Amino acid sequence: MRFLIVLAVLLLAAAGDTSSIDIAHPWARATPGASKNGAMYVTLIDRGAPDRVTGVSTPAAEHAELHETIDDNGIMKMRPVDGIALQPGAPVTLAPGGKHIMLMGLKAPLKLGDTFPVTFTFEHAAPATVTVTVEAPGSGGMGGMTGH
Ligand SMILES: [Cu+2]
Repeated sequence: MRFLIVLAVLLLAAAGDTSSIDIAHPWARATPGASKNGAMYVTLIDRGAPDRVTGVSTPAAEHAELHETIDDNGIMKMRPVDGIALQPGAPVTLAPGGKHIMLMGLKAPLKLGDTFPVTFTFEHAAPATVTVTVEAPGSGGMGGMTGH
């Protein structure tokens, strides 16, 4: 019996190890007027094993998609991607002009100072919900760094 308890504790500890992805500075841009789409950004820091973001959802929008921005012969376009790879020691920053999370079918405009929950799902780590804060429309700028 004692052995089983020890085993259970070890299994829980092992499961915990794979969930060590920090979701830092989740923020969204305020949306102009009655815009139905918005974008949000975040820095993902993998502190465990290699993993992958497989999806995002939020009650603030009908759909949330992972997008990347590509330079198509000088024209910046964005397209959906089916995941974002995460490697330990290599934080991934989603920022304006690069990878982002597209919020489609917003239920209300995103106003400065608003907050809403977003749930990330991963290939290995347990789903994680964080609170996103809405910042000014110009925050971050093209390819903007959020600082260290
Ligand atoms: Cu997009």
